Amino acid sequence: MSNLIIGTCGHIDHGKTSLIKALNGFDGDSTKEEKERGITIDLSFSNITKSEKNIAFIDVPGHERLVKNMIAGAFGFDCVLIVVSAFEGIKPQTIEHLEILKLLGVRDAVLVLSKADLISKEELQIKLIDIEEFVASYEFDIKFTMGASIFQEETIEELRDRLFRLEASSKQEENFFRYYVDRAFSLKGAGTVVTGSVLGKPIAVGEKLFICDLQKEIKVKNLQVHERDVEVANISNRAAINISALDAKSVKRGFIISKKGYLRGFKSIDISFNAIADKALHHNRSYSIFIGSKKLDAKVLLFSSQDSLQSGYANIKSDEDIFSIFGEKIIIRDGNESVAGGVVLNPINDPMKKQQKMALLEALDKKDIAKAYELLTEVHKKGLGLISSAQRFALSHSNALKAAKELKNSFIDEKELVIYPLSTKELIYKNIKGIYTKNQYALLSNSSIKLRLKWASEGFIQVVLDELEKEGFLTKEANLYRSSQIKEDFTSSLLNIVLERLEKESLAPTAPYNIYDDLDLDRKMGDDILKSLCAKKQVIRLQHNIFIHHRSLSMIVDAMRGIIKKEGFVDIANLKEKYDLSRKYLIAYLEYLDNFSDISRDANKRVFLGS
Ligand SMILES: Nc1nc2c(ncn2[C@@H]2O[C@H](COP(=O)(O)OP(=O)(O)OP(=O)(O)O)[C@@H](O)[C@H]2O)c(=O)[nH]1
Ligand SMILES: [Mg+2]
Repeated sequence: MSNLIIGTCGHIDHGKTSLIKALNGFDGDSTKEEKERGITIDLSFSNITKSEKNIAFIDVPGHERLVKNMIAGAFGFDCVLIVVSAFEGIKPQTIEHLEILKLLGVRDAVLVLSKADLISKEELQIKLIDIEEFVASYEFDIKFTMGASIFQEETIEELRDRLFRLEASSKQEENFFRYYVDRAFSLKGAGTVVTGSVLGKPIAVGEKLFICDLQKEIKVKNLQVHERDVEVANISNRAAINISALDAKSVKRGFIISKKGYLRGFKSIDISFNAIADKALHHNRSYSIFIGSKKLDAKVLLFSSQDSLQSGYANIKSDEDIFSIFGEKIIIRDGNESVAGGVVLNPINDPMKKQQKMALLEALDKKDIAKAYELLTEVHKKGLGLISSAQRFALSHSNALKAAKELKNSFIDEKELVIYPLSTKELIYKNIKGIYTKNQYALLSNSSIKLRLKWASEGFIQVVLDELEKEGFLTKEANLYRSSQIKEDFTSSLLNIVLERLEKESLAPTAPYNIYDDLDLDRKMGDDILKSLCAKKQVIRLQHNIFIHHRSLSMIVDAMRGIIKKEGFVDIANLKEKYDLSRKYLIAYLEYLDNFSDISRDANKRVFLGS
């Protein structure tokens, strides 16, 4: 089944809703208020299907106060059905809608002069030419122009036929599923249902999705496309998703649903913009921003010393997180007036100097991804995740990797999909050298170095380790690196170092991982050392992370016995009076007493058996 989303546009009362009804029998003006006032207030959705072709209609209101609802539908159009009354001709909202569609990048159009029954055939011929010329000046690719009337069935039939002959959606398939909610409601017996247009990759029943605005994972319980159950919803499908475990009231129009891990939200994003003729954006002024089906209030900050600009770069600052992607179109309005259209250049807010930011925006504007990577890796010295490329540059992993590979001064970890500037190698080099200079007996593996340099990938660390080995600074044994300067086998001396340390720490021994970190000792190696000390009974393991020297343990056992003798029992309180240790240790020692057959436990007190 091929899919196409056709949305209407045009001035109030020019016959948009009537035309859809004539085409498919669907009455979009269904609410009481819409019926009473005789106008469309909110979006309505319907469709027609013929053989393997499905056309989804989005009908929008024409009222000047309801342009906000029109925009919430228009961002998803593949093609627009421009409805102009043959009787009235072009009117203000015809123009405003055309401007908005142009800014949103909707190119494909069909022009219908409605209410053709109200004028003569000759008049219609003249108007078709005039109005088409006017509409074409907005850079639409007009597929066909015709007159139609809901009272002339043959015109409706012709329109339907010609719509079915249009090509399917040419929306670029994005690299992940993306979907703006345009309605959310609860359905008896089913739970919460949301509707919207699929923008990216398909989704299927049973899949997990992520509501970005709520940072909440949900599951697709059921999927419908135009009231029919389906297993999969594809790009340009109008999909109703029945989601699990969420109250319909908590989901709003404008929320974005995606897959977890793809979209990050930022309160500030950067755009390029073009104002509508005669208008301009003003620096530091509040505007309404329309992005997808979302509307939010935000401040516009211009990247310019001028107070107002016709076109240029701007930063959008909001109190809400904006989950946008590179290239996404936005509409900027001031009250009820559309002012400008923008394109998201930088959906991810990186802290950078203004000059760096300008260079980045210029690169992004030119779609010079290699340059953008170069600038970004300089800011992300500790690694730029290639995963973010889907949001940053609207690129798939493989294309992101391809672009990154063209960079000269960078290291790419293909396994972890991270890219580093080559200068970072110096940083890793210095860090590792530092560890072995400070502690000549350090014995670390790649993964234990990674525990210290959390931001560095194992692949990049390995490059540096190989270099240090080649230079003769480090020697590799199994998977452990030791300083080449130390010739003796110091693994046995490490055993003593650990044992001595535990003896010194007596009743309050440090947890193993902290000891290993202090000694720059690989964790696995450290565990082996403790195991062998335990096997020789030089160290006793009381709990998973309390290892105590055997002499310290005998000493505390004797002391506890002494207390029982004197006071009749030992418990946390009287033990703490003598040994001011943390509860963790006190409890471990008291529990150890339970191993002795002459001692019994009475609630939290330990006493001698038979006393
Ligand atoms: N004579 C004539 N009247 C029509 C035709 N199509 C629609 N109308 C009338 O025009 C009026 C407005 O029609 P709608 O379809 O509600 O117009 P609309 O563009 O959807 O209006 P909004 O959604 O409020 O912007 C209604 O009274 C219709 O009956 C037509 O082909 N011929
Ligand atoms: Mg209508």
